[in-house]
Amino acid sequence: MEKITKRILSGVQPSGDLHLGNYLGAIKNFVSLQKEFECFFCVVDLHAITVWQDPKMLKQKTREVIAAFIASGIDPETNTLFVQSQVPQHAQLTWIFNCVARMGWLNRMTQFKDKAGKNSENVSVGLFSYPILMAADILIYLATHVPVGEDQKQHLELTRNIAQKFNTDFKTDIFPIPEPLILGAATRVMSLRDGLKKMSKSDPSNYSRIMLSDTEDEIVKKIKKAKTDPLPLPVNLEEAKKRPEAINLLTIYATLYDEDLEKVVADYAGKEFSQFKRDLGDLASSKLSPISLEMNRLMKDEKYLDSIISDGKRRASSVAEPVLAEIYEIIGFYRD
Ligand code: AQP
Repeated sequence: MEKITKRILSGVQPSGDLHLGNYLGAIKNFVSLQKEFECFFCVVDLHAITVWQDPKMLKQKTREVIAAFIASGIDPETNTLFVQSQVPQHAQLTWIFNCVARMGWLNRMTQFKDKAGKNSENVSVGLFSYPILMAADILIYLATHVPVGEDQKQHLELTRNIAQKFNTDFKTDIFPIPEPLILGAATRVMSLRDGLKKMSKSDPSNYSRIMLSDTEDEIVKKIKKAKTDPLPLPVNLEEAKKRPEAINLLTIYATLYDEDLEKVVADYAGKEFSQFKRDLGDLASSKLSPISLEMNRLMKDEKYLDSIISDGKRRASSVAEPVLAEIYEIIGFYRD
């Protein structure tokens, strides 16, 4: 099999409304990575069902993620945009990896502990084994690089362990050991209501996140209401790092503006939050509203989105099928 050197796989769950964290921590980076890498971007619906998803909404949310990719500037011609459940090799390889990964490795995953909390006896088995499916997502395409937010670093480490163990157990070098790409300052965008909590789709407060579907007015209002401490803006980066709400807003500003964080901190040093929030509101709405408008336009064109998904399935399958066939061969499965 030909050696791949620059291939990326990443995914976004269709589990709710996409927010600024998904955009700055993932999608915006995908846009710049497409220039340098061969990219596979998928809507990870198999991951989404690790917690309950309303069947009436799932298809709509799936199309919405594809629309967000395209509206943000990912070219569907040069990149493969697809839906995970349409390529069964992800699930097939997951079973094999279930038999490679060790219980001890999974028991160490902190995201499971955070998500399951005190309810760990009652959550789905899928939520526990989710990182194994993620390993299969990446390795079925022999991806060499994976853009990850802070929260996914540990899962990528597990993927690397699985690839390494498979290669060693079966004396092969089929799997690359994928490298993490942690890009930009906003690897972890925090809630607008609590600078110590990740901005997430499942937070019950709408004011905790800016959604890609928010109007300009909503964006400005949410930023105006964002929690801050009573002091003026920090005078340097060191001070900013000790003030979670301040560093979060400053980081959002710097990332949206493609500016160095230290420079933004210096520009606003000692100023009042009211002025900074006005500037941030204007910046965020000017950057996000074209995406939101384009997403809305694309969402009305179901036929177009479905054609992208269908083309993505064809392209993704043409890579995944021969890789799985070779894995079956290596394992020694009977084949006719
Ligand atoms: N707050 C965030 N800051 C930076 N990056 C983030 N990502 C998510 N939240 C933030 C990144 O977005 C990509 C897609 O995420 P996902 O859809 O797979 O799910 P998630 O990480 O579980 O996102 P949520 O919104 O936090 O969902 P819930 O509330 O369901 O848990 C990933 O690359 C992720 O790192």
